[in-house]
Amino acid sequence: MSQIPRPLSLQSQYFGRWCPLSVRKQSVLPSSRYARRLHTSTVTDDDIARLASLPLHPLTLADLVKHGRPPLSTQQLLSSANFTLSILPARLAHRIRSLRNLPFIVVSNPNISQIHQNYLHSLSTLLPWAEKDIKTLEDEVKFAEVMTDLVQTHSNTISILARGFLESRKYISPKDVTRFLDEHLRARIGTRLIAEQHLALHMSSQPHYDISEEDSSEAPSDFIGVIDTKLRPAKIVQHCEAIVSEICELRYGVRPHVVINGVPDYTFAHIPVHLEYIITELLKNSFRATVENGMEREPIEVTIAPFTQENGSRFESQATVNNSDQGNLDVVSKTFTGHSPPESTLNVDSEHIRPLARSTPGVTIRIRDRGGGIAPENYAHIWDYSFTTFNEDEASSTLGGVSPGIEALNTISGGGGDGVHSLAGLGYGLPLGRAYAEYFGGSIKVQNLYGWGTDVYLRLRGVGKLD
Ligand code: ADP
Ligand code: K
Ligand code: MG
Repeated sequence: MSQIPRPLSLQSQYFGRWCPLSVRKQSVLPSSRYARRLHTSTVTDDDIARLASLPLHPLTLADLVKHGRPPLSTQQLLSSANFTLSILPARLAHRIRSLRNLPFIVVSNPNISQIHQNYLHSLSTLLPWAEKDIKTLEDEVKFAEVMTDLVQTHSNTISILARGFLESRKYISPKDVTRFLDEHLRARIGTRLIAEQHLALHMSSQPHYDISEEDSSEAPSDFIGVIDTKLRPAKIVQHCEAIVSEICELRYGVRPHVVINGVPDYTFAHIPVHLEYIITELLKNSFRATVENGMEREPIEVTIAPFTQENGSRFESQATVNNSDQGNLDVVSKTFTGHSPPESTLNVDSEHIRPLARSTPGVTIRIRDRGGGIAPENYAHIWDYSFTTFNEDEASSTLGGVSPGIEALNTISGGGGDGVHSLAGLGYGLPLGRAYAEYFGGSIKVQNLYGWGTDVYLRLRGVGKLD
């Protein structure tokens, strides 16, 4: 990590008043190459209290496409920037408050405090913008640099948090860790998405934006920012299979093969990096179980099963956007609310689904392996962050060995999939995969046939009709 000086204002504020000595000594710095030239403002406790008391904007998929299809006009790009700016400071402040509510000894851990510091840094880069409108393209370019810095600063969060909570496990129960991480990582998905969406719209609106850099099989017009309106799940499965096969072969010397059936040509509108994260994690689990069960000659079967109707729906409302300028953009989306679900462990900062009323088309992807299933004593814990049956030495080396190359990979993938080089060990695959699936109203369900194998049902709803 490069040693970029922290803004002085933050250093004195944060290190002087709030942090324990052990943390004051270390220098943990945002790695972005933009950090040096960004304007920053001192973040005071009052700023955090004020911003954290604001309600969270209920983010919808409609929000992500409401600025139109790229290339955007200047007006549309500025409106996307201002919308992004209107949402992010409160979100960051909510995260900072939630980190500060952890037991003091936990937040004093160098890794956890690095995350806290990353949030303070990002908030300090946003505050100079907070009171003004982004009115010119020149300002928009600077704001895009702030967004790049935000995305890069938080790109390696998962492995840092995992290490921090592993080192703090004497001081906080697994249940409390899962409660914190479920809320924190779900919020992070949304924050990243908002920043990356604006960045993607910014990029595709640049005059020199090079169409030839796009995957030639996918015309750029299929994308609205980070949303691929013609996403083909089978293609993502093949892509992830190639990655997981390599890791598996390195680890075990063998690789099971994947058979895709159902409707491989099916396409829908979704966010490719989210799907990549989930499928990679599910395939890693299936590959590992299959090999460890000595069944590598048996294929892992992936079935692509589209659905058009919600069966036995518990979903009851929807948001629809019509944008006649953009060819009747009809977006069915999930809405997030700022209040907590009655029986949930999540608190007021949580993002959760306000269910949908009308059925939204989507797809169920079943991943079926002959990996022997999950032992009954483990089954109750598979959704806990950091629960793993992977060999412990290897689990800690998974954390120890996050190389700069992997960090770069995470930045590119954008999904928060640190530890991608290892087949297992963090124990974050299932719970974080489920957080991604649920973010836009999907789900992951595990059907366990102990002694034989596992079926995982990943259900994803499309964004809706976008053209
Ligand atoms: P990790 O893979 O890092 O252990 P996960 O959250 O992905 O963490 O999975 C948690 C545990 O659930 C695994 O360690 C394994 O014991 C069990 N598991 C998950 N998927 C499967 C599968 N397809 N077959 C057998 N066991 C599985
Ligand atoms: K787990
Ligand atoms: Mg896993």
